[in-house]
Amino acid sequence: MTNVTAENLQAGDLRIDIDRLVDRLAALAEIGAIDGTEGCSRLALTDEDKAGRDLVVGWMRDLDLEVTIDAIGNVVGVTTGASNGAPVMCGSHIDTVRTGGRYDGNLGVLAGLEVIETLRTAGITPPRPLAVGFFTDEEGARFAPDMLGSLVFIGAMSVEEAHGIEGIDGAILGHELERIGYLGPSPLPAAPPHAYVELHIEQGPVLEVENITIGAVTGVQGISWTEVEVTGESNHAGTTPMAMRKDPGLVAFQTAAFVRELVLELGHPQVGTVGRIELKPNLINVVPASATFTIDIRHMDNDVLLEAERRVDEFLRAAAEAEGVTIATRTLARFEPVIFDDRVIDLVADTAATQGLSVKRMPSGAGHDAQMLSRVCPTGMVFVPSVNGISHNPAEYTAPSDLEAGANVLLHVMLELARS
Ligand code: HGY
Ligand code: MN
Ligand code: MN
Repeated sequence: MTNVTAENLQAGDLRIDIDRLVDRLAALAEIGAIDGTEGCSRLALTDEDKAGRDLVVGWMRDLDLEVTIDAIGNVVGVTTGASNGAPVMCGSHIDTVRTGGRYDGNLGVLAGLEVIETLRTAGITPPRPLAVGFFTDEEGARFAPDMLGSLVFIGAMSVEEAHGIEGIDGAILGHELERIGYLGPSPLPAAPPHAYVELHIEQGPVLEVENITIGAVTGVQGISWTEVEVTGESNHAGTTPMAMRKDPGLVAFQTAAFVRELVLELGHPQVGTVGRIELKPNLINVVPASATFTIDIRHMDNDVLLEAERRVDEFLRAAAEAEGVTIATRTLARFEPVIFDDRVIDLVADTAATQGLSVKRMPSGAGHDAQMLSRVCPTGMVFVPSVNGISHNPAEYTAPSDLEAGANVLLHVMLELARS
Protein backbone atom coordinates (compact mmCIF):
# COMPACT_ATOMS: atom_id res chain seq x y z
CA MET A 1 0.00 0.00 0.00
CA THR A 2 1.34 3.44 -0.97
CA ASN A 3 1.67 5.72 2.04
CA VAL A 4 -0.83 8.28 0.86
CA THR A 5 -0.93 11.94 1.80
CA ALA A 6 -3.42 14.51 0.55
CA GLU A 7 -0.73 15.74 -1.87
CA ASN A 8 -0.08 12.52 -3.71
CA LEU A 9 -3.80 11.82 -3.79
CA GLN A 10 -3.93 14.67 -6.31
CA ALA A 11 -1.48 12.68 -8.41
CA GLY A 12 -3.89 9.74 -8.26
CA ASP A 13 -1.33 7.45 -6.59
CA LEU A 14 -3.97 5.82 -4.41
CA ARG A 15 -4.69 2.24 -5.47
CA ILE A 16 -7.09 -0.47 -4.30
CA ASP A 17 -5.96 -3.80 -2.82
CA ILE A 18 -6.72 -6.32 -5.58
CA ASP A 19 -6.05 -9.37 -3.39
CA ARG A 20 -8.68 -8.23 -0.91
CA LEU A 21 -11.16 -7.61 -3.75
CA VAL A 22 -10.52 -11.01 -5.35
CA ASP A 23 -10.86 -12.69 -1.94
CA ARG A 24 -14.24 -11.05 -1.34
CA LEU A 25 -15.45 -12.00 -4.83
CA ALA A 26 -14.45 -15.59 -4.08
CA ALA A 27 -16.10 -15.59 -0.65
CA LEU A 28 -19.37 -14.26 -2.10
CA ALA A 29 -19.21 -16.75 -4.96
CA GLU A 30 -19.10 -19.57 -2.40
CA ILE A 31 -22.75 -18.77 -1.68
CA GLY A 32 -24.86 -20.60 -4.23
CA ALA A 33 -21.68 -21.99 -5.79
CA ILE A 34 -22.34 -24.13 -8.89
CA ASP A 35 -20.31 -27.33 -8.47
CA GLY A 36 -17.31 -27.66 -10.74
CA THR A 37 -17.48 -24.06 -11.93
CA GLU A 38 -16.44 -20.58 -10.79
CA GLY A 39 -20.05 -19.49 -10.98
CA CYS A 40 -22.95 -19.18 -8.59
CA SER A 41 -26.71 -19.28 -8.48
CA ARG A 42 -28.48 -16.71 -6.29
CA LEU A 43 -31.88 -15.91 -7.78
CA ALA A 44 -33.45 -12.84 -6.20
CA LEU A 45 -34.93 -13.29 -2.71
CA THR A 46 -33.99 -16.97 -2.43
CA ASP A 47 -32.15 -18.33 0.60
CA GLU A 48 -28.93 -18.04 -1.38
CA ASP A 49 -29.65 -14.36 -2.07
CA LYS A 50 -30.31 -13.86 1.64
CA ALA A 51 -27.02 -15.48 2.55
CA GLY A 52 -25.18 -13.28 0.05
CA ARG A 53 -26.91 -10.20 1.41
CA ASP A 54 -26.00 -11.10 4.99
CA LEU A 55 -22.34 -11.53 4.03
CA VAL A 56 -22.12 -8.15 2.24
CA VAL A 57 -24.03 -6.33 4.99
CA GLY A 58 -21.51 -7.81 7.43
CA TRP A 59 -18.66 -6.34 5.38
CA MET A 60 -20.46 -2.98 5.30
CA ARG A 61 -20.77 -2.99 9.08
CA ASP A 62 -17.11 -4.00 9.46
CA LEU A 63 -16.33 -0.75 7.62
CA ASP A 64 -18.55 1.20 10.05
CA LEU A 65 -20.89 2.18 7.23
CA GLU A 66 -24.36 3.36 8.14
CA VAL A 67 -26.47 0.57 6.59
CA THR A 68 -30.03 1.24 5.41
CA ILE A 69 -32.56 -1.25 4.00
CA ASP A 70 -35.66 -0.03 2.19
CA ALA A 71 -39.08 -1.58 1.54
CA ILE A 72 -37.95 -3.32 -1.67
CA GLY A 73 -34.84 -4.70 0.03
CA ASN A 74 -32.26 -2.35 -1.50
CA VAL A 75 -29.28 -2.08 0.86
CA VAL A 76 -27.06 1.02 0.99
CA GLY A 77 -23.98 1.57 3.18
CA VAL A 78 -22.88 5.18 3.64
CA THR A 79 -19.64 6.49 5.15
CA THR A 80 -20.06 8.59 8.30
CA GLY A 81 -17.77 11.26 9.68
CA ALA A 82 -16.64 14.67 8.52
CA SER A 83 -18.16 14.74 5.03
CA ASN A 84 -21.54 16.29 4.33
CA GLY A 85 -24.10 16.63 1.53
CA ALA A 86 -25.64 13.99 -0.73
CA PRO A 87 -23.30 10.99 -1.16
CA VAL A 88 -21.45 9.92 -4.26
CA MET A 89 -22.90 6.45 -4.74
CA CYS A 90 -21.60 3.32 -6.41
CA GLY A 91 -22.94 -0.22 -6.40
CA SER A 92 -24.77 -2.77 -8.52
CA HIS A 93 -26.50 -6.06 -7.64
CA ILE A 94 -25.62 -9.36 -5.96
CA ASP A 95 -28.53 -11.44 -7.21
CA THR A 96 -27.58 -13.65 -10.16
CA VAL A 97 -29.30 -15.59 -12.92
CA ARG A 98 -29.68 -19.32 -12.22
CA THR A 99 -26.44 -20.07 -14.08
CA GLY A 100 -24.55 -16.96 -13.08
CA GLY A 101 -20.93 -15.93 -12.95
CA ARG A 102 -19.13 -14.43 -9.95
CA TYR A 103 -18.53 -10.99 -11.45
CA ASP A 104 -21.88 -9.83 -12.91
CA GLY A 105 -23.13 -7.23 -10.42
CA ASN A 106 -20.98 -8.54 -7.56
CA LEU A 107 -17.92 -6.70 -8.88
CA GLY A 108 -19.61 -3.29 -8.69
CA VAL A 109 -20.69 -3.83 -5.09
CA LEU A 110 -17.46 -5.33 -3.78
CA ALA A 111 -15.29 -2.81 -5.65
CA GLY A 112 -17.34 -0.12 -3.89
CA LEU A 113 -16.48 -1.65 -0.53
CA GLU A 114 -12.86 -1.82 -1.68
CA VAL A 115 -12.84 1.89 -2.61
CA ILE A 116 -14.20 2.83 0.82
CA GLU A 117 -11.76 0.57 2.66
CA THR A 118 -8.81 1.91 0.64
CA LEU A 119 -9.69 5.49 1.56
CA ARG A 120 -10.27 4.56 5.19
CA THR A 121 -6.92 2.79 5.40
CA ALA A 122 -5.27 5.86 3.84
CA GLY A 123 -6.99 8.09 6.39
CA ILE A 124 -8.69 10.08 3.64
CA THR A 125 -12.16 11.58 4.13
CA PRO A 126 -13.57 12.91 0.85
CA PRO A 127 -15.58 16.16 0.93
CA ARG A 128 -18.80 14.18 0.44
CA PRO A 129 -20.01 10.91 1.96
CA LEU A 130 -19.51 7.83 -0.22
CA ALA A 131 -22.21 5.19 -0.54
CA VAL A 132 -22.16 1.64 -1.86
CA GLY A 133 -25.36 -0.23 -2.48
CA PHE A 134 -26.88 -3.37 -3.91
CA PHE A 135 -30.29 -3.24 -5.55
CA THR A 136 -32.87 -5.98 -5.28
CA ASP A 137 -33.63 -8.27 -8.22
CA GLU A 138 -31.54 -6.56 -10.88
CA GLU A 139 -31.69 -9.70 -13.01
CA GLY A 140 -35.46 -9.93 -13.21
CA ALA A 141 -35.01 -13.64 -13.92
CA ARG A 142 -37.30 -14.76 -11.08
CA PHE A 143 -39.41 -11.60 -10.66
CA ALA A 144 -39.76 -9.40 -13.76
CA PRO A 145 -38.97 -6.69 -14.67
CA ASP A 146 -35.23 -6.52 -14.34
CA MET A 147 -33.64 -3.62 -12.47
CA LEU A 148 -36.70 -3.85 -10.20
CA GLY A 149 -35.04 -2.63 -6.99
CA SER A 150 -33.48 0.45 -8.59
CA LEU A 151 -36.76 1.17 -10.41
CA VAL A 152 -38.51 1.40 -7.03
CA PHE A 153 -35.50 3.21 -5.48
CA ILE A 154 -36.02 6.15 -7.89
CA GLY A 155 -39.82 6.08 -7.54
CA ALA A 156 -40.63 4.75 -11.03
CA MET A 157 -42.63 1.84 -9.59
CA SER A 158 -44.62 1.81 -6.34
CA VAL A 159 -43.62 -0.50 -3.50
CA GLU A 160 -47.15 -1.93 -3.50
CA GLU A 161 -46.98 -2.85 -7.19
CA ALA A 162 -43.53 -4.38 -6.73
CA HIS A 163 -44.57 -6.38 -3.67
CA GLY A 164 -47.42 -7.94 -5.65
CA ILE A 165 -45.25 -9.30 -8.47
CA GLU A 166 -45.55 -13.07 -8.94
CA GLY A 167 -42.35 -14.94 -9.80
CA ILE A 168 -41.85 -17.65 -12.39
CA ASP A 169 -42.15 -20.12 -9.49
CA GLY A 170 -45.44 -18.67 -8.22
CA ALA A 171 -43.83 -16.91 -5.24
CA ILE A 172 -45.00 -13.38 -4.39
CA LEU A 173 -42.21 -10.84 -4.17
CA GLY A 174 -43.37 -9.09 -0.98
CA HIS A 175 -43.73 -12.40 0.85
CA GLU A 176 -40.25 -13.51 -0.18
CA LEU A 177 -38.77 -10.18 0.87
CA GLU A 178 -40.32 -10.56 4.33
CA ARG A 179 -39.34 -14.24 4.54
CA ILE A 180 -35.64 -13.46 4.04
CA GLY A 181 -35.77 -10.53 6.46
CA TYR A 182 -35.03 -7.70 4.00
CA LEU A 183 -38.28 -5.77 4.10
CA GLY A 184 -36.70 -2.60 5.46
CA PRO A 185 -37.97 0.75 6.79
CA SER A 186 -35.98 3.24 4.71
CA PRO A 187 -38.18 5.69 2.83
CA LEU A 188 -38.89 5.27 -0.88
CA PRO A 189 -38.27 6.82 -3.29
CA ALA A 190 -34.79 7.33 -1.91
CA ALA A 191 -33.14 10.75 -1.77
CA PRO A 192 -31.13 11.01 -5.00
CA PRO A 193 -27.37 10.60 -4.60
CA HIS A 194 -25.07 13.42 -5.73
CA ALA A 195 -23.90 11.11 -8.52
CA TYR A 196 -23.84 7.37 -9.27
CA VAL A 197 -21.07 5.29 -10.87
CA GLU A 198 -21.34 1.54 -11.52
CA LEU A 199 -18.37 -0.70 -12.24
CA HIS A 200 -19.49 -3.75 -14.20
CA ILE A 201 -18.08 -6.43 -16.47
CA GLU A 202 -18.92 -5.74 -20.11
CA GLN A 203 -20.59 -9.14 -20.55
CA GLY A 204 -19.83 -8.93 -24.26
CA PRO A 205 -16.80 -9.33 -26.57
CA VAL A 206 -15.98 -5.74 -27.57
CA LEU A 207 -13.25 -4.73 -25.09
CA GLU A 208 -11.45 -8.06 -25.36
CA VAL A 209 -11.57 -8.15 -29.18
CA GLU A 210 -10.26 -4.58 -29.37
CA ASN A 211 -7.73 -5.25 -26.59
CA ILE A 212 -9.00 -2.35 -24.48
CA THR A 213 -9.04 -2.35 -20.67
CA ILE A 214 -11.73 0.18 -19.73
CA GLY A 215 -15.14 0.95 -21.21
CA ALA A 216 -16.48 4.47 -20.59
CA VAL A 217 -20.11 3.51 -20.95
CA THR A 218 -22.20 6.02 -22.94
CA GLY A 219 -25.59 4.50 -22.22
CA VAL A 220 -27.79 1.39 -22.17
CA GLN A 221 -29.88 0.00 -25.02
CA GLY A 222 -33.66 -0.16 -24.82
CA ILE A 223 -35.14 -3.41 -23.49
CA SER A 224 -38.45 -5.06 -24.37
CA TRP A 225 -39.55 -8.24 -22.53
CA THR A 226 -42.83 -9.94 -23.45
CA GLU A 227 -44.35 -13.15 -22.11
CA VAL A 228 -46.62 -14.92 -24.61
CA GLU A 229 -49.13 -17.60 -23.61
CA VAL A 230 -50.45 -19.62 -26.55
CA THR A 231 -53.49 -21.83 -25.90
CA GLY A 232 -54.45 -24.65 -28.27
CA GLU A 233 -56.03 -28.07 -27.95
CA SER A 234 -54.26 -30.90 -26.23
CA ASN A 235 -54.61 -34.10 -28.20
CA HIS A 236 -53.14 -37.49 -28.99
CA ALA A 237 -49.86 -37.31 -30.92
CA GLY A 238 -50.66 -40.49 -32.81
CA THR A 239 -54.29 -40.26 -33.68
CA THR A 240 -54.86 -36.56 -34.36
CA PRO A 241 -54.68 -35.77 -38.08
CA MET A 242 -52.44 -32.76 -38.78
CA ALA A 243 -55.36 -30.81 -40.32
CA MET A 244 -57.21 -31.10 -37.00
CA ARG A 245 -54.43 -29.81 -34.79
CA LYS A 246 -54.37 -26.59 -32.80
CA ASP A 247 -50.76 -26.82 -31.69
CA PRO A 248 -49.51 -23.92 -29.51
CA GLY A 249 -46.00 -25.34 -29.56
CA LEU A 250 -45.82 -24.81 -33.31
CA VAL A 251 -46.68 -21.11 -32.94
CA ALA A 252 -44.06 -20.72 -30.20
CA PHE A 253 -41.32 -22.32 -32.29
CA GLN A 254 -42.33 -20.43 -35.44
CA THR A 255 -42.18 -17.16 -33.49
CA ALA A 256 -38.76 -17.99 -32.04
CA ALA A 257 -37.48 -18.61 -35.57
CA PHE A 258 -39.10 -15.38 -36.77
CA VAL A 259 -37.41 -13.37 -34.00
CA ARG A 260 -34.04 -14.60 -35.25
CA GLU A 261 -34.89 -13.82 -38.90
CA LEU A 262 -36.15 -10.36 -37.96
CA VAL A 263 -33.12 -9.31 -35.92
CA LEU A 264 -30.81 -10.50 -38.69
CA GLU A 265 -32.86 -8.45 -41.17
CA LEU A 266 -32.70 -5.36 -38.89
CA GLY A 267 -28.98 -5.95 -38.47
CA HIS A 268 -26.43 -5.44 -35.69
CA PRO A 269 -26.76 -4.28 -32.92
CA GLN A 270 -30.41 -5.44 -32.85
CA VAL A 271 -30.67 -8.55 -30.69
CA GLY A 272 -33.53 -10.92 -29.93
CA THR A 273 -33.81 -13.94 -27.64
CA VAL A 274 -36.44 -16.52 -26.75
CA GLY A 275 -34.89 -17.61 -23.46
CA ARG A 276 -37.73 -19.27 -21.57
CA ILE A 277 -40.29 -21.69 -23.00
CA GLU A 278 -42.70 -24.03 -21.22
CA LEU A 279 -45.01 -26.54 -22.89
CA LYS A 280 -47.91 -28.11 -21.01
CA PRO A 281 -48.20 -30.98 -20.34
CA ASN A 282 -44.70 -31.25 -21.93
CA LEU A 283 -45.01 -34.97 -22.82
CA ILE A 284 -43.68 -36.80 -25.83
CA ASN A 285 -47.01 -38.17 -27.04
CA VAL A 286 -49.29 -35.19 -26.31
CA VAL A 287 -49.99 -32.26 -28.61
CA PRO A 288 -49.47 -29.42 -26.13
CA ALA A 289 -52.42 -27.66 -24.53
CA SER A 290 -50.40 -24.49 -24.08
CA ALA A 291 -47.01 -22.94 -24.71
CA THR A 292 -45.68 -20.05 -22.65
CA PHE A 293 -42.52 -18.32 -23.84
CA THR A 294 -40.64 -15.04 -23.51
CA ILE A 295 -39.27 -12.62 -26.12
CA ASP A 296 -36.35 -10.35 -25.21
CA ILE A 297 -35.53 -7.76 -27.91
CA ARG A 298 -33.19 -4.81 -27.52
CA HIS A 299 -31.79 -1.84 -29.49
CA MET A 300 -30.08 1.50 -28.82
CA ASP A 301 -32.63 3.22 -31.09
CA ASN A 302 -36.15 3.24 -29.64
CA ASP A 303 -37.76 3.67 -33.06
CA VAL A 304 -36.07 0.49 -34.32
CA LEU A 305 -37.10 -1.30 -31.14
CA LEU A 306 -40.72 -0.19 -31.64
CA GLU A 307 -40.61 -1.46 -35.23
CA ALA A 308 -39.23 -4.81 -34.06
CA GLU A 309 -41.98 -5.09 -31.45
CA ARG A 310 -44.60 -4.31 -34.08
CA ARG A 311 -43.25 -6.89 -36.53
CA VAL A 312 -43.09 -9.62 -33.88
CA ASP A 313 -46.62 -8.91 -32.75
CA GLU A 314 -47.88 -8.97 -36.34
CA PHE A 315 -46.19 -12.32 -37.01
CA LEU A 316 -47.45 -13.83 -33.77
CA ARG A 317 -51.08 -12.92 -34.48
CA ALA A 318 -50.93 -14.26 -38.03
CA ALA A 319 -49.31 -17.51 -36.90
CA ALA A 320 -51.91 -17.96 -34.16
CA GLU A 321 -54.76 -17.38 -36.57
CA ALA A 322 -53.34 -19.85 -39.09
CA GLU A 323 -53.07 -22.53 -36.40
CA GLY A 324 -56.40 -21.77 -34.75
CA VAL A 325 -54.93 -21.06 -31.34
CA THR A 326 -55.36 -18.07 -29.04
CA ILE A 327 -52.63 -15.89 -27.57
CA ALA A 328 -52.28 -13.65 -24.54
CA THR A 329 -49.26 -11.37 -24.21
CA ARG A 330 -47.89 -9.66 -21.09
CA THR A 331 -45.20 -6.97 -21.08
CA LEU A 332 -42.65 -7.96 -18.45
CA ALA A 333 -40.27 -5.03 -18.99
CA ARG A 334 -40.04 -2.06 -21.35
CA PHE A 335 -37.25 0.46 -20.82
CA GLU A 336 -36.22 3.06 -23.39
CA PRO A 337 -32.58 3.49 -24.31
CA VAL A 338 -30.64 5.63 -21.83
CA ILE A 339 -27.74 8.03 -22.45
CA PHE A 340 -25.49 8.70 -19.45
CA ASP A 341 -24.26 12.10 -18.25
CA ASP A 342 -21.50 13.49 -20.51
CA ARG A 343 -19.50 14.79 -17.55
CA VAL A 344 -19.40 11.37 -15.91
CA ILE A 345 -18.60 9.62 -19.20
CA ASP A 346 -15.74 12.11 -19.79
CA LEU A 347 -14.53 11.68 -16.20
CA VAL A 348 -14.38 7.88 -16.60
CA ALA A 349 -12.51 8.21 -19.92
CA ASP A 350 -10.09 10.87 -18.59
CA THR A 351 -9.43 8.98 -15.35
CA ALA A 352 -8.64 5.79 -17.27
CA ALA A 353 -6.30 7.71 -19.59
CA THR A 354 -4.58 9.42 -16.61
CA GLN A 355 -3.93 5.97 -15.18
CA GLY A 356 -2.39 4.92 -18.47
CA LEU A 357 -5.23 2.56 -19.35
CA SER A 358 -6.69 2.06 -22.82
CA VAL A 359 -10.33 3.20 -22.89
CA LYS A 360 -13.27 3.09 -25.31
CA ARG A 361 -16.59 4.91 -25.18
CA MET A 362 -19.33 2.34 -25.78
CA PRO A 363 -23.00 1.55 -25.08
CA SER A 364 -24.10 -1.32 -22.86
CA GLY A 365 -25.90 -4.30 -24.36
CA ALA A 366 -26.99 -5.45 -20.91
CA GLY A 367 -29.38 -3.69 -18.59
CA HIS A 368 -28.01 -2.17 -15.39
CA ASP A 369 -29.23 -0.37 -12.28
CA ALA A 370 -27.32 2.66 -13.59
CA GLN A 371 -29.96 3.11 -16.27
CA MET A 372 -32.48 3.78 -13.51
CA LEU A 373 -30.21 6.00 -11.38
CA SER A 374 -29.50 8.10 -14.50
CA ARG A 375 -33.08 9.40 -14.21
CA VAL A 376 -32.34 11.08 -10.86
CA CYS A 377 -28.63 12.03 -10.80
CA PRO A 378 -25.52 12.33 -13.00
CA THR A 379 -24.65 8.71 -13.76
CA GLY A 380 -22.01 6.70 -15.57
CA MET A 381 -20.49 3.23 -15.75
CA VAL A 382 -17.05 1.71 -15.95
CA PHE A 383 -16.68 -1.52 -17.95
CA VAL A 384 -13.91 -4.09 -17.76
CA PRO A 385 -13.45 -6.92 -20.28
CA SER A 386 -15.24 -10.27 -20.19
CA VAL A 387 -13.03 -13.12 -21.38
CA ASN A 388 -14.52 -14.60 -24.59
CA GLY A 389 -17.41 -12.15 -24.10
CA ILE A 390 -19.14 -14.71 -21.89
CA SER A 391 -21.65 -13.85 -19.16
CA HIS A 392 -24.85 -15.23 -17.63
CA ASN A 393 -22.78 -18.40 -17.65
CA PRO A 394 -20.69 -19.90 -14.81
CA ALA A 395 -17.64 -19.65 -17.08
CA GLU A 396 -17.83 -15.83 -16.85
CA TYR A 397 -14.29 -14.51 -16.17
CA THR A 398 -12.40 -11.23 -15.91
CA ALA A 399 -8.65 -11.15 -15.23
CA PRO A 400 -7.55 -9.73 -11.85
CA SER A 401 -5.47 -7.07 -13.59
CA ASP A 402 -8.62 -5.84 -15.33
CA LEU A 403 -10.64 -6.01 -12.10
CA GLU A 404 -7.92 -3.93 -10.45
CA ALA A 405 -7.85 -1.41 -13.29
CA GLY A 406 -11.62 -0.98 -13.16
CA ALA A 407 -11.71 -0.59 -9.39
CA ASN A 408 -8.92 2.01 -9.47
CA VAL A 409 -10.82 4.00 -12.10
CA LEU A 410 -13.93 3.74 -9.91
CA LEU A 411 -11.91 4.99 -6.90
CA HIS A 412 -10.66 8.13 -8.63
CA VAL A 413 -13.90 8.87 -10.46
CA MET A 414 -15.73 8.77 -7.13
CA LEU A 415 -13.11 10.97 -5.48
CA GLU A 416 -13.40 13.52 -8.25
CA LEU A 417 -17.20 13.49 -8.08
CA ALA A 418 -16.95 13.94 -4.30
CA ARG A 419 -15.05 17.15 -4.90
CA SER A 420 -17.76 18.56 -7.19
O1 HGY B 1 -31.11 -8.56 -18.67
C1 HGY B 1 -30.14 -7.85 -18.44
O2 HGY B 1 -29.59 -7.24 -19.32
C2 HGY B 1 -29.60 -7.72 -17.05
O3 HGY B 1 -28.67 -8.76 -16.84
N1 HGY B 1 -30.63 -7.75 -16.06
MN1 MN C 1 -25.47 -7.14 -14.01
MN1 MN D 1 -26.92 -10.03 -15.35
